[in-house]
Amino acid sequence: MYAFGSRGNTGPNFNLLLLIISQLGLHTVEGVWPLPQALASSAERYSLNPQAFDFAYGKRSAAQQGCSVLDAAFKRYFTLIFQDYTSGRWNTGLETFSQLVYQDDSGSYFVNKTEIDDFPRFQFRGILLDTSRHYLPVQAILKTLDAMAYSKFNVLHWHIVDDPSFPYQSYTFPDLSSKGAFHPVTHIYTQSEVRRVISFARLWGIRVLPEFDSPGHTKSWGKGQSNLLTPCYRGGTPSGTFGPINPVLPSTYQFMERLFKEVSSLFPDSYIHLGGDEVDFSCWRSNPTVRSFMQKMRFGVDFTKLQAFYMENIVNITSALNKTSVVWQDVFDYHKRRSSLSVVEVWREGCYLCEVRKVTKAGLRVILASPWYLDQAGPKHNWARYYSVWPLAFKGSEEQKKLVIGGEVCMWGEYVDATNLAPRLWPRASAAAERLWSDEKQTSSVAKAFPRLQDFRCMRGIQAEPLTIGHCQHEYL
Ligand code: CP6
Repeated sequence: MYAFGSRGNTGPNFNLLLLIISQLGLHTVEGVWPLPQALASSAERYSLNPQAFDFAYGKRSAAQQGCSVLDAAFKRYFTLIFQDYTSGRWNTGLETFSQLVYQDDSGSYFVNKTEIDDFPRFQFRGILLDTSRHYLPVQAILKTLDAMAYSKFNVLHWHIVDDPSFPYQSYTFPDLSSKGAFHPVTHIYTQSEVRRVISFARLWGIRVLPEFDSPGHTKSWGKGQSNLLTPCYRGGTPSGTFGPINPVLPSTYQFMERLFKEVSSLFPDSYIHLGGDEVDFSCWRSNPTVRSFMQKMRFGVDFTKLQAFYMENIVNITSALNKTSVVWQDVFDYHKRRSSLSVVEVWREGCYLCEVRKVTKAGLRVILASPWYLDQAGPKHNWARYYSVWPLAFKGSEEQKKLVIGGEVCMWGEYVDATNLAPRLWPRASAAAERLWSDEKQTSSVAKAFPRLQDFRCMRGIQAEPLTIGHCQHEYL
Protein backbone atom coordinates (compact mmCIF):
# COMPACT_ATOMS: atom_id res chain seq x y z
CA MET A 1 0.00 0.00 0.00
CA TYR A 2 1.46 3.33 -0.96
CA ALA A 3 0.55 6.69 -2.32
CA PHE A 4 1.71 8.90 -5.12
CA GLY A 5 2.03 12.57 -5.09
CA SER A 6 3.85 15.25 -6.94
CA ARG A 7 5.48 18.42 -5.80
CA GLY A 8 5.95 21.50 -7.89
CA ASN A 9 6.39 21.59 -11.63
CA THR A 10 9.06 18.96 -11.80
CA GLY A 11 8.35 17.17 -15.02
CA PRO A 12 6.78 13.87 -15.78
CA ASN A 13 8.57 11.68 -13.23
CA PHE A 14 6.31 10.29 -10.58
CA ASN A 15 7.27 10.89 -7.04
CA LEU A 16 6.83 8.17 -4.57
CA LEU A 17 5.89 9.94 -1.40
CA LEU A 18 5.17 7.18 0.95
CA LEU A 19 5.84 3.55 0.89
CA ILE A 20 4.68 1.13 3.48
CA ILE A 21 4.86 -2.46 2.37
CA SER A 22 4.81 -5.98 3.72
CA GLN A 23 10.21 -8.38 7.19
CA LEU A 24 14.63 -10.54 8.86
CA GLY A 25 17.44 -9.07 6.86
CA LEU A 26 19.59 -11.71 5.22
CA HIS A 27 20.25 -9.67 2.12
CA THR A 28 19.10 -6.11 1.65
CA VAL A 29 19.76 -3.69 -1.16
CA GLU A 30 22.75 -1.34 -1.09
CA GLY A 31 20.50 1.61 -1.80
CA VAL A 32 18.90 3.39 -4.68
CA TRP A 33 20.18 5.45 -7.61
CA PRO A 34 19.74 8.34 -7.96
CA LEU A 35 19.46 9.09 -4.24
CA PRO A 36 15.99 10.32 -3.18
CA GLN A 37 15.78 13.68 -1.44
CA ALA A 38 14.79 11.87 1.75
CA LEU A 39 14.74 8.16 2.49
CA ALA A 40 14.30 6.56 5.89
CA SER A 41 14.32 2.78 5.95
CA SER A 42 13.80 0.59 8.98
CA ALA A 43 14.81 -2.99 9.71
CA GLU A 44 11.17 -3.98 9.63
CA ARG A 45 10.76 -6.24 6.60
CA TYR A 46 7.62 -7.12 4.71
CA SER A 47 7.31 -10.12 2.47
CA LEU A 48 5.91 -9.59 -1.04
CA ASN A 49 3.85 -12.27 -2.69
CA PRO A 50 3.78 -11.71 -6.47
CA GLN A 51 0.45 -13.55 -6.71
CA ALA A 52 -1.24 -11.12 -4.36
CA PHE A 53 0.75 -7.99 -5.19
CA ASP A 54 -0.98 -5.09 -6.84
CA PHE A 55 -0.34 -1.43 -7.49
CA ALA A 56 -3.01 1.13 -6.67
CA TYR A 57 -3.60 4.83 -7.09
CA GLY A 58 -3.14 6.87 -3.94
CA LYS A 59 -6.22 8.70 -2.69
CA ARG A 60 -4.48 12.08 -2.83
CA SER A 61 -2.67 11.43 -6.10
CA ALA A 62 -3.21 13.80 -9.03
CA ALA A 63 -3.31 10.77 -11.33
CA GLN A 64 -6.33 8.51 -11.03
CA GLN A 65 -7.81 5.27 -12.43
CA GLY A 66 -7.33 4.91 -16.16
CA CYS A 67 -4.13 6.95 -16.51
CA SER A 68 -2.53 5.12 -19.43
CA VAL A 69 1.03 6.10 -18.57
CA LEU A 70 0.75 4.86 -14.97
CA ASP A 71 -1.11 1.69 -15.94
CA ALA A 72 1.68 0.86 -18.40
CA ALA A 73 4.28 1.68 -15.74
CA PHE A 74 2.54 -0.64 -13.21
CA LYS A 75 2.76 -3.53 -15.67
CA ARG A 76 6.36 -2.82 -16.59
CA TYR A 77 7.53 -2.49 -13.00
CA PHE A 78 5.71 -5.64 -11.93
CA THR A 79 7.90 -7.51 -14.43
CA LEU A 80 11.03 -5.63 -13.38
CA ILE A 81 10.46 -6.26 -9.67
CA PHE A 82 9.45 -9.90 -9.92
CA GLN A 83 11.84 -10.91 -12.72
CA ASP A 84 12.15 -14.57 -11.71
CA TYR A 85 8.45 -14.92 -11.02
CA THR A 86 7.37 -13.57 -14.38
CA SER A 87 10.23 -15.52 -16.04
CA GLY A 88 10.45 -12.64 -18.52
CA ARG A 89 14.16 -12.91 -17.93
CA TRP A 90 15.45 -9.45 -18.53
CA ASN A 91 13.10 -7.66 -20.19
CA THR A 92 9.17 6.73 -11.88
CA GLY A 93 8.66 6.75 -8.74
CA LEU A 94 8.01 3.23 -9.17
CA GLU A 95 11.69 3.06 -10.15
CA THR A 96 12.82 3.88 -6.59
CA PHE A 97 10.40 1.34 -5.14
CA SER A 98 11.52 -1.37 -7.54
CA GLN A 99 15.12 -0.84 -6.44
CA LEU A 100 14.14 -1.47 -2.82
CA VAL A 101 12.73 -4.93 -3.46
CA TYR A 102 15.19 -7.79 -2.94
CA GLN A 103 15.21 -11.60 -2.74
CA ASP A 104 16.57 -13.86 -0.02
CA ASP A 105 18.45 -17.10 -0.78
CA SER A 106 15.19 -19.01 -1.21
CA GLY A 107 13.91 -16.54 -3.81
CA SER A 108 11.19 -14.89 -1.73
CA TYR A 109 10.67 -11.18 -2.29
CA PHE A 110 11.03 -8.57 0.47
CA VAL A 111 10.92 -4.88 1.00
CA ASN A 112 11.78 -3.02 4.18
CA LYS A 113 9.45 -0.47 5.68
CA THR A 114 10.61 2.77 4.10
CA GLU A 115 9.49 6.36 3.89
CA ILE A 116 10.52 8.32 0.84
CA ASP A 117 10.06 11.94 -0.07
CA ASP A 118 11.39 12.61 -3.51
CA PHE A 119 11.48 15.21 -6.29
CA PRO A 120 14.05 16.21 -8.90
CA ARG A 121 16.57 18.95 -8.30
CA PHE A 122 16.51 20.01 -11.98
CA GLN A 123 13.55 19.71 -14.33
CA PHE A 124 15.63 19.01 -17.48
CA ARG A 125 17.77 15.84 -17.32
CA GLY A 126 18.76 14.88 -20.84
CA ILE A 127 20.79 12.57 -23.01
CA LEU A 128 21.85 13.60 -26.51
CA LEU A 129 21.99 10.85 -29.12
CA ASP A 130 23.63 11.62 -32.48
CA THR A 131 22.13 9.57 -35.32
CA SER A 132 23.99 11.28 -38.15
CA ARG A 133 27.65 10.29 -37.62
CA HIS A 134 26.40 6.73 -37.19
CA TYR A 135 22.91 5.42 -37.72
CA LEU A 136 21.36 3.95 -34.56
CA PRO A 137 18.68 1.30 -35.20
CA VAL A 138 15.33 2.12 -33.56
CA GLN A 139 15.80 -0.86 -31.22
CA ALA A 140 19.02 0.72 -29.88
CA ILE A 141 17.18 3.96 -29.21
CA LEU A 142 14.34 2.16 -27.39
CA LYS A 143 16.84 0.24 -25.22
CA THR A 144 18.52 3.53 -24.36
CA LEU A 145 15.13 4.92 -23.30
CA ASP A 146 14.66 1.95 -20.94
CA ALA A 147 18.03 2.58 -19.35
CA MET A 148 17.40 6.33 -19.17
CA ALA A 149 14.27 5.80 -17.10
CA TYR A 150 16.23 3.69 -14.57
CA SER A 151 18.40 6.76 -13.88
CA LYS A 152 15.44 9.17 -14.04
CA PHE A 153 16.53 10.97 -17.18
CA ASN A 154 13.51 12.70 -18.71
CA VAL A 155 14.66 14.17 -22.06
CA LEU A 156 15.97 12.46 -25.16
CA HIS A 157 17.71 15.15 -27.20
CA TRP A 158 17.67 13.65 -30.67
CA HIS A 159 20.48 15.16 -32.75
CA ILE A 160 18.92 13.47 -35.73
CA VAL A 161 20.80 14.98 -38.69
CA ASP A 162 24.23 16.55 -39.28
CA ASP A 163 26.98 16.76 -41.93
CA PRO A 164 27.54 13.05 -42.61
CA SER A 165 23.94 11.86 -43.06
CA PHE A 166 20.29 12.93 -43.05
CA PRO A 167 18.35 9.88 -41.77
CA TYR A 168 15.08 11.76 -40.99
CA GLN A 169 12.51 10.88 -43.68
CA SER A 170 10.58 14.04 -44.45
CA TYR A 171 7.15 13.91 -46.09
CA THR A 172 7.57 17.37 -47.51
CA PHE A 173 11.13 16.85 -48.76
CA PRO A 174 11.66 13.12 -49.32
CA ASP A 175 14.94 13.71 -51.21
CA LEU A 176 16.63 14.86 -48.02
CA SER A 177 16.85 11.27 -46.78
CA SER A 178 16.67 9.45 -50.12
CA LYS A 179 19.81 11.32 -51.18
CA GLY A 180 21.27 12.44 -47.86
CA ALA A 181 21.03 9.32 -45.68
CA PHE A 182 23.78 6.67 -45.56
CA HIS A 183 21.20 4.40 -47.21
CA PRO A 184 17.77 5.55 -48.49
CA VAL A 185 15.87 2.57 -47.04
CA THR A 186 17.80 0.81 -44.31
CA HIS A 187 19.42 3.85 -42.66
CA ILE A 188 16.47 6.18 -42.20
CA TYR A 189 13.81 6.96 -39.58
CA THR A 190 10.33 6.91 -41.09
CA GLN A 191 7.63 9.09 -39.58
CA SER A 192 6.04 6.04 -37.97
CA GLU A 193 9.38 5.00 -36.46
CA VAL A 194 9.79 8.50 -35.04
CA ARG A 195 6.28 8.26 -33.61
CA ARG A 196 7.16 4.89 -32.07
CA VAL A 197 10.19 6.38 -30.33
CA ILE A 198 8.08 9.30 -29.06
CA SER A 199 5.24 7.16 -27.70
CA PHE A 200 7.65 4.65 -26.12
CA ALA A 201 9.52 7.54 -24.48
CA ARG A 202 6.26 9.03 -23.21
CA LEU A 203 5.41 5.86 -21.29
CA TRP A 204 8.74 6.22 -19.50
CA GLY A 205 8.06 9.89 -18.73
CA ILE A 206 10.67 10.98 -21.28
CA ARG A 207 10.26 13.88 -23.69
CA VAL A 208 11.81 13.82 -27.13
CA LEU A 209 13.56 17.06 -28.11
CA PRO A 210 14.43 17.02 -31.82
CA GLU A 211 17.42 18.97 -33.12
CA PHE A 212 17.73 20.18 -36.69
CA ASP A 213 21.09 21.89 -36.43
CA SER A 214 21.71 24.77 -38.85
CA PRO A 215 23.17 26.80 -40.56
CA GLY A 216 26.39 24.81 -40.01
CA HIS A 217 26.57 21.02 -39.75
CA THR A 218 24.28 20.72 -42.79
CA LYS A 219 26.42 19.17 -45.56
CA SER A 220 24.05 16.19 -45.93
CA TRP A 221 21.06 18.53 -46.46
CA GLY A 222 22.63 19.79 -49.69
CA LYS A 223 22.42 16.38 -51.37
CA GLY A 224 18.66 16.38 -51.54
CA GLN A 225 17.91 20.10 -51.70
CA SER A 226 19.59 22.25 -54.32
CA ASN A 227 20.30 25.96 -53.75
CA LEU A 228 20.15 25.48 -49.99
CA LEU A 229 23.84 25.54 -49.13
CA THR A 230 26.20 28.42 -49.86
CA PRO A 231 28.44 27.83 -52.91
CA CYS A 232 32.06 28.51 -51.90
CA TYR A 233 34.32 30.49 -54.23
CA ARG A 234 38.04 30.32 -55.02
CA GLY A 235 39.76 32.95 -57.17
CA GLY A 236 36.47 34.55 -58.20
CA THR A 237 34.76 31.36 -59.39
CA PRO A 238 32.66 28.71 -57.64
CA SER A 239 34.96 25.98 -56.35
CA GLY A 240 32.32 23.26 -56.46
CA THR A 241 32.22 22.91 -52.68
CA PHE A 242 29.45 24.07 -50.37
CA GLY A 243 29.38 25.73 -46.98
CA PRO A 244 26.68 26.48 -44.37
CA ILE A 245 23.04 27.09 -45.34
CA ASN A 246 22.73 30.16 -47.56
CA PRO A 247 21.36 32.93 -45.31
CA VAL A 248 20.78 35.50 -48.06
CA LEU A 249 18.11 33.76 -50.18
CA PRO A 250 14.38 34.07 -49.40
CA SER A 251 14.00 30.49 -50.68
CA THR A 252 16.10 29.31 -47.73
CA TYR A 253 13.55 30.60 -45.22
CA GLN A 254 10.62 29.23 -47.23
CA PHE A 255 12.28 25.82 -47.12
CA MET A 256 13.05 26.03 -43.41
CA GLU A 257 9.49 27.12 -42.65
CA ARG A 258 8.02 24.09 -44.42
CA LEU A 259 10.51 21.71 -42.82
CA PHE A 260 9.93 23.05 -39.31
CA LYS A 261 6.18 23.02 -39.85
CA GLU A 262 6.34 19.29 -40.51
CA VAL A 263 8.81 18.61 -37.68
CA SER A 264 6.77 20.66 -35.20
CA SER A 265 3.66 18.64 -35.82
CA LEU A 266 5.46 15.29 -35.67
CA PHE A 267 7.33 16.01 -32.42
CA PRO A 268 4.76 17.08 -29.79
CA ASP A 269 7.27 18.53 -27.31
CA SER A 270 7.02 22.28 -26.80
CA TYR A 271 10.82 22.62 -27.17
CA ILE A 272 12.73 22.39 -30.43
CA HIS A 273 16.54 22.55 -30.74
CA LEU A 274 17.82 24.79 -33.53
CA GLY A 275 21.54 24.15 -33.16
CA GLY A 276 23.50 27.14 -34.43
CA ASP A 277 26.93 25.90 -33.32
CA GLU A 278 30.35 25.93 -34.98
CA VAL A 279 29.54 27.86 -38.14
CA ASP A 280 32.55 28.14 -40.45
CA PHE A 281 32.51 31.66 -41.94
CA SER A 282 35.17 31.08 -44.63
CA CYS A 283 32.70 29.95 -47.30
CA TRP A 284 30.31 32.85 -46.63
CA ARG A 285 33.33 35.19 -46.82
CA SER A 286 34.34 33.77 -50.21
CA ASN A 287 30.91 34.22 -51.79
CA PRO A 288 30.32 37.57 -53.62
CA THR A 289 26.51 37.42 -53.24
CA VAL A 290 26.88 36.95 -49.50
CA ARG A 291 29.37 39.82 -49.33
CA SER A 292 27.09 42.24 -51.13
CA PHE A 293 24.20 41.19 -48.87
CA MET A 294 26.46 42.01 -45.92
CA GLN A 295 27.05 45.49 -47.37
CA LYS A 296 23.35 46.06 -47.94
CA MET A 297 22.54 45.01 -44.35
CA ARG A 298 25.41 47.14 -42.97
CA PHE A 299 27.00 44.09 -41.36
CA GLY A 300 30.44 45.16 -42.63
CA VAL A 301 32.70 42.10 -42.51
CA ASP A 302 31.29 40.83 -39.20
CA PHE A 303 29.92 37.41 -40.07
CA THR A 304 28.64 36.85 -36.55
CA LYS A 305 26.00 39.45 -37.47
CA LEU A 306 25.02 37.41 -40.50
CA GLN A 307 24.67 34.33 -38.35
CA ALA A 308 22.59 36.26 -35.80
CA PHE A 309 20.36 37.46 -38.66
CA TYR A 310 19.87 33.88 -39.87
CA MET A 311 19.15 32.49 -36.38
CA GLU A 312 16.70 35.30 -35.64
CA ASN A 313 14.72 34.28 -38.71
CA ILE A 314 14.72 30.62 -37.72
CA VAL A 315 13.72 31.42 -34.13
CA ASN A 316 10.82 33.49 -35.49
CA ILE A 317 9.70 30.64 -37.75
CA THR A 318 9.60 28.19 -34.84
CA SER A 319 8.00 30.57 -32.34
CA ALA A 320 5.20 31.15 -34.87
CA LEU A 321 4.74 27.36 -34.61
CA ASN A 322 4.40 27.72 -30.83
CA LYS A 323 7.73 26.13 -30.03
CA THR A 324 10.28 27.25 -27.48
CA SER A 325 13.67 27.20 -29.14
CA VAL A 326 16.88 25.84 -27.66
CA VAL A 327 20.18 26.93 -29.21
CA TRP A 328 23.86 26.14 -28.62
CA GLN A 329 25.84 28.81 -26.76
CA ASP A 330 27.44 30.18 -29.97
CA VAL A 331 24.10 31.77 -30.86
CA PHE A 332 23.92 33.59 -27.52
CA ASP A 333 27.53 34.76 -27.89
CA TYR A 334 26.85 36.34 -31.31
CA HIS A 335 23.39 37.72 -30.62
CA LYS A 336 22.76 41.37 -29.85
CA ARG A 337 18.98 41.05 -29.37
CA ARG A 338 19.24 38.38 -26.73
CA SER A 339 15.67 38.82 -25.57
CA SER A 340 14.49 36.93 -28.67
CA LEU A 341 16.25 33.80 -27.36
CA SER A 342 14.82 31.42 -24.75
CA VAL A 343 17.01 28.49 -23.75
CA VAL A 344 20.77 28.29 -24.29
CA GLU A 345 22.74 25.05 -24.12
CA VAL A 346 26.28 25.55 -22.79
CA TRP A 347 28.64 23.03 -24.38
CA ARG A 348 32.11 24.55 -24.68
CA GLU A 349 34.84 23.39 -22.33
CA GLY A 350 36.92 25.86 -20.34
CA CYS A 351 35.12 28.15 -17.94
CA TYR A 352 31.62 26.87 -18.59
CA LEU A 353 30.27 28.35 -15.35
CA CYS A 354 31.41 31.78 -16.63
CA GLU A 355 29.10 31.21 -19.60
CA VAL A 356 26.26 29.95 -17.38
CA ARG A 357 26.64 33.13 -15.36
CA LYS A 358 26.51 35.34 -18.48
CA VAL A 359 23.48 33.63 -19.97
CA THR A 360 21.48 33.70 -16.73
CA LYS A 361 22.48 37.34 -16.22
CA ALA A 362 20.81 38.05 -19.56
CA GLY A 363 17.68 36.40 -18.10
CA LEU A 364 17.79 33.32 -20.33
CA ARG A 365 17.43 29.70 -19.28
CA VAL A 366 20.43 27.33 -19.38
CA ILE A 367 20.99 23.66 -20.05
CA LEU A 368 24.51 22.61 -19.04
CA ALA A 369 26.35 20.05 -21.20
CA SER A 370 30.08 20.99 -21.02
CA PRO A 371 31.11 18.77 -18.10
CA TRP A 372 29.23 15.72 -19.35
CA TYR A 373 30.74 14.80 -22.72
CA LEU A 374 30.53 11.02 -22.61
CA ASP A 375 31.53 10.24 -26.18
CA GLN A 376 35.14 10.22 -25.00
CA ALA A 377 36.38 7.02 -23.37
CA GLY A 378 39.45 6.17 -21.33
CA PRO A 379 40.56 6.34 -17.70
CA LYS A 380 40.50 10.16 -17.55
CA HIS A 381 36.84 10.19 -18.48
CA ASN A 382 35.71 8.20 -15.48
CA TRP A 383 32.39 8.34 -13.66
CA ALA A 384 33.84 10.19 -10.66
CA ARG A 385 34.63 13.13 -12.95
CA TYR A 386 31.01 13.33 -14.09
CA TYR A 387 29.88 13.00 -10.48
CA SER A 388 31.99 15.93 -9.27
CA VAL A 389 30.05 18.67 -11.09
CA TRP A 390 28.49 21.69 -9.37
CA PRO A 391 26.19 23.37 -11.90
CA LEU A 392 25.24 26.24 -9.59
CA ALA A 393 28.73 27.10 -8.31
CA PHE A 394 28.84 30.50 -9.99
CA LYS A 395 28.36 33.98 -8.56
CA GLY A 396 24.82 35.10 -9.19
CA SER A 397 21.41 35.89 -7.72
CA GLU A 398 18.76 33.37 -6.69
CA GLU A 399 16.88 34.31 -9.87
CA GLN A 400 19.93 33.44 -11.95
CA LYS A 401 20.28 30.03 -10.29
CA LYS A 402 16.65 29.25 -11.00
CA LEU A 403 17.31 29.79 -14.69
CA VAL A 404 19.59 26.74 -14.79
CA ILE A 405 16.87 24.31 -15.79
CA GLY A 406 19.13 21.25 -15.96
CA GLY A 407 21.84 19.41 -17.77
CA GLU A 408 22.58 17.01 -20.51
CA VAL A 409 24.90 14.13 -21.26
CA CYS A 410 26.18 14.36 -24.85
CA MET A 411 26.87 11.16 -26.74
CA TRP A 412 28.30 12.46 -30.02
CA GLY A 413 28.39 9.77 -32.65
CA GLU A 414 31.77 10.01 -34.37
CA TYR A 415 33.07 6.89 -32.61
CA VAL A 416 29.79 5.45 -31.34
CA ASP A 417 27.24 3.14 -32.93
CA ALA A 418 24.92 0.43 -31.61
CA THR A 419 27.90 -1.85 -30.79
CA ASN A 420 29.35 0.41 -28.11
CA LEU A 421 26.55 2.84 -27.23
CA ALA A 422 25.38 1.17 -24.01
CA PRO A 423 28.77 0.53 -22.37
CA ARG A 424 29.92 4.01 -23.26
CA LEU A 425 26.80 5.57 -21.78
CA TRP A 426 26.38 3.42 -18.68
CA PRO A 427 27.04 3.62 -15.84
CA ARG A 428 28.83 6.96 -16.39
CA ALA A 429 25.65 8.77 -17.49
CA SER A 430 24.05 7.62 -14.22
CA ALA A 431 26.67 9.63 -12.34
CA ALA A 432 25.49 12.77 -14.13
CA ALA A 433 21.87 11.72 -13.58
CA GLU A 434 22.30 11.64 -9.81
CA ARG A 435 23.83 15.13 -9.82
CA LEU A 436 20.79 16.33 -11.74
CA TRP A 437 18.18 14.54 -9.62
CA SER A 438 19.43 14.42 -6.04
CA ASP A 439 20.34 16.87 -3.33
CA GLU A 440 23.77 18.31 -4.07
CA LYS A 441 25.10 18.05 -0.53
CA GLN A 442 23.91 14.49 -0.02
CA THR A 443 25.67 13.41 -3.20
CA SER A 444 29.01 15.18 -2.93
CA SER A 445 31.05 12.13 -1.93
CA VAL A 446 32.39 9.89 -4.68
CA ALA A 447 33.39 7.32 -2.05
CA LYS A 448 29.87 7.11 -0.66
CA ALA A 449 28.33 6.88 -4.11
CA PHE A 450 30.65 4.11 -5.26
CA PRO A 451 28.98 1.03 -3.67
CA ARG A 452 25.53 2.22 -4.72
CA LEU A 453 26.60 2.79 -8.30
CA GLN A 454 28.46 -0.53 -8.32
CA ASP A 455 25.17 -2.18 -7.35
CA PHE A 456 23.09 -0.15 -9.78
CA ARG A 457 25.23 -0.93 -12.83
CA CYS A 458 24.55 -4.66 -12.50
CA MET A 459 20.79 -4.18 -12.71
CA ARG A 460 18.46 -5.21 -15.48
CA GLY A 461 20.76 -6.45 -18.16
CA ILE A 462 21.98 -3.12 -19.45
CA GLN A 463 25.39 -3.60 -21.03
CA ALA A 464 26.91 -1.15 -18.57
CA GLU A 465 30.71 -1.25 -18.39
CA PRO A 466 32.41 -2.14 -15.08
CA LEU A 467 33.58 0.65 -12.78
CA THR A 468 36.52 -1.34 -11.49
CA ILE A 469 37.52 -4.86 -10.40
CA GLY A 470 34.55 -6.84 -9.11
CA HIS A 471 31.56 -9.01 -10.04
CA CYS A 472 27.81 -8.88 -10.54
CA GLN A 473 25.44 -11.29 -8.80
CA HIS A 474 24.08 -12.23 -12.21
CA GLU A 475 26.81 -12.07 -14.87
CA TYR A 476 25.90 -11.28 -18.50
CA LEU A 477 26.32 -13.88 -21.21
N1 CP6 B 1 28.60 18.05 -33.55
C1 CP6 B 1 27.82 19.13 -33.50
C2 CP6 B 1 29.65 17.93 -32.68
C3 CP6 B 1 29.90 18.94 -31.71
C4 CP6 B 1 29.02 20.03 -31.71
N2 CP6 B 1 28.00 20.09 -32.61
C5 CP6 B 1 31.02 18.82 -30.79
C6 CP6 B 1 32.08 19.74 -30.79
C7 CP6 B 1 33.15 19.62 -29.93
C8 CP6 B 1 33.19 18.56 -29.05
C9 CP6 B 1 32.17 17.63 -29.03
C10 CP6 B 1 31.10 17.78 -29.89
N3 CP6 B 1 30.40 16.81 -32.78
N4 CP6 B 1 26.81 19.25 -34.37
C11 CP6 B 1 29.12 21.12 -30.73
C12 CP6 B 1 27.88 21.37 -29.97
CL1 CP6 B 1 34.57 18.39 -27.95
